[in-house]
Parts: sequence; C-alpha cells; structure tokens
Amino acid sequence: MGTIANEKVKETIASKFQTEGEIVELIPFGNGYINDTFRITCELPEGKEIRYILQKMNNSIFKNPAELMENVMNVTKFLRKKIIAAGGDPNRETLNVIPTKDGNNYLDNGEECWRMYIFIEGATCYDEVKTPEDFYNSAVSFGNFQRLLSDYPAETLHETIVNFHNTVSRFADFKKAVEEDVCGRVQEVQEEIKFIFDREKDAHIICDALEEKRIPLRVTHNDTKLNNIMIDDKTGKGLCVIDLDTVMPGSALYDFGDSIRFGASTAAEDEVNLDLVTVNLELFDVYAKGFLEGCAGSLTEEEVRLFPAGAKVITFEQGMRFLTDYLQGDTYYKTSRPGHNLDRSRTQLKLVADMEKKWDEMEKIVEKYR
Ligand code: ADP
Ligand code: GN1
Ligand code: MG
Repeated sequence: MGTIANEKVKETIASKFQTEGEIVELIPFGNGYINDTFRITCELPEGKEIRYILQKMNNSIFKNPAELMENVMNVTKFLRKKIIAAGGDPNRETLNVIPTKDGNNYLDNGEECWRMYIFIEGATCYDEVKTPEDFYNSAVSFGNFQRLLSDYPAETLHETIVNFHNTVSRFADFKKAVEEDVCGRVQEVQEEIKFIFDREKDAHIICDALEEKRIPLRVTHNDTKLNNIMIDDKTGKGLCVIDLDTVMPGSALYDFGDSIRFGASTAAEDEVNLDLVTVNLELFDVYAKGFLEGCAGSLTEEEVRLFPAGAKVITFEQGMRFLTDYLQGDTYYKTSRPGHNLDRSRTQLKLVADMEKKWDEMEKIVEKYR
C-alpha cells in the first residue's frame, strides 16, 4: 500500500478510534494472510509514544463482523479476568480492543470493517522456529490458552467460519474445485491431486473421533501457527496468543496439529525446494511436551494418542486448502508471487509424506507422554 493510501487510512479510519495523542505514523505490519494489518504510532504531548494495531477485517472471509467482534470481546474479557487473578499483565497477555470514538468495538464505514488493538510492546511474532526452546515455550502458551478457555461457555461462541476444520468438508470443497477447474490449472497439478485423493480416508480421522465422542469438543484457537503468538523479547516465553478470529469449538488436535505443520517443518511454508521440507522430530517432541504442560493434564489419553494423527490431518487439510485456492484463482490467501499457493500446498503435502515415513517415531515420542 502506497504512502497516499496510508495517509487516507490515517485520516479516514485511524482517526475514528479512541487513540491517545496525535497519530504520527501508520505502516503496514506483520505477515498475516487474511487481514490487512497496520501499526500506528501516536505522540503524546510529553513526547512519549504509544502504538496500536489497526486491522481491516477480511469481509469476504468473515461475513459477520459483528459476531466476530462479539467473540473477540467476550473471549478477551474472559481471559483478562483470569490473567488478573493470576497476577499477570492483562495489557500484554491478551489482546485489548480500542473502541471507536462512537463507542463501538469496530468501525463499519459501509464498505469495510476495521478494528484496533493495543500494540503489544517488547514482544515479537516469529515466522520460523529459531531454537527448540522457543518452540517449546510457544507450545506451553498455546496449551495454556486452551486451559484458560476450558470453562468458557462454548455455546455462546459464534462459528465465524463454518466447518473451518471439518476436513471431510474441506475434502469435498477440494474435489469440487478440481471438477470445476475454473482457471484451467488442474492439468499441471495431477500429481498433487492424486496424492490428496489417495488419502481421502485420512480426512475422516478427527471428524469421526469427534462425532463418535472418542475425543471431546473444546474451545480451541484453530490457527496456532507460530506467528499467531507473541514471544516476550526479554524472557523468550510465549506472552500473548493473538489472531482470535477463529476461536471456536473444535478439537485440541487442531491446535496441536496446526502448530506442528508450521513450526516443526524444517523449511518455510512456501519453500520451493521440497528437499528442504521435512518434519523435525525434535521439534515435534518439544512441542508435544510443552503443549501437554500448558494444558496441565486436561487432555484425555485418546487425544494424546492421536497427536501424530492431528499433525498429519491438519497438514493434509492445509495442503488441500492451499491447492483449492490455487485452483480457484488465489482468492482466499494473500499471495506475493504467481504460484504461491501451489508452492505452499506442495510443502504441506511433502510434510504429510514425511510424517508417513516417520510415523512410528512420532508415535513413540507421544508414547513417552501418555
Ligand atoms: P492475520 O489474520 O492476517 O494473520 P493477525 O491478527 O495474525 O492477522 O495479525 C498479523 C500480524 O500483526 C501478526 O502476525 C503480528 O505480527 C501483528 N500483530 C497483530 N496483533 C498485534 C498486537 N496486538 N500487537 C503487536 N503485533 C500484533
Ligand atoms: C491463515 O490468518 P493467518 O495468516 O494467521 C488461515 C489459517 C491457515 C494459515 C496458513 C482464517 O492464517 O487457517 O492455517 O493462514 N486463517 C484463516 O498459514 O483461514
Ligand atoms: Mg495471523
């Protein structure tokens, strides 16, 4: 986004929120694939600075911003109370919504919907794991997040994206995209399509376990990739779980699996050299350990037993989602080069293949923690 456009956002959007001081800077920020995110700096009269995050919510993906923001408000209020009770800092350990000058929790200008958060200072979102310890710390925090929400009244949450992690319905969407082939791209991805079709039964593993009540439905985050957690710059510990748009009833395996597919990979999600893309079992191990510690014994034995399946199913699902978007003309995820979604899909499918090779070892690791 150019400077003139930024200036316009500053004047017509940012100025409508209850910020303190004078807005002196607005810049695009972060590496999310869904919303448009900006960092805003305001100067206070005494010369100090205060920063905020401003986000344009993706209204083609999130159709009901009022319900979405109701979830965010209620979940953050709930977390805030628990953080205060535990002696934590509620301004850094959870998101905090800044209302508009009209007193609403988001701005609807008739075309777009925008929201603002306190900028969490002294913390960073990472796009790759630097050390096993960092990944362990992120696991503890994601587990902790789930534990804190374990008594949240799930029935009051809106389903912001229906069937978000319903892998069976994701498979059906993929199949339809192949049949429709709206961009004429099916021919060039025959190998990937076959790989996915050969694993149709895998789409049922978590869905069936939930349906047959072998594992419980819980309040989960559903998008636990590493750059959705802020790591404290000083302590190195997970500080705040962000990107709460998809907090909904789900399975602990979704959260476990999504972290593994992103963080335990030896390469970036969009790496083009597939030889570099494998599952790092040491990272799988530390994540399992940390997640269980964070959940503090609340997971059932069957959930833990299914950790390897959670990792594989969510990685498989993500491979299908990226390829579906590629086949449909790249309308869902932000992309920054031609074929970006195809590259992303390939890394996910490569990870699935590698997990299949390392299956026994993954099960052995989990066995230690049951
Ligand atoms: P998306 O849904 O597009 O992924 P996110 O809510 O994850 O959007 O935000 C994108 C990025 O913006 C994050 O990865 C993080 O780097 C940054 N970010 C979001 N919220 C905050 C915050 N409150 N404080 C600091 N940085 C934030
Ligand atoms: C999106 O919003 P972001 O960038 O944190 C997506 C996730 C995917 C992820 C793949 C609402 O996450 O489901 O796993 O990209 N979020 C939504 O990197 O679809
Ligand atoms: Mg995000």
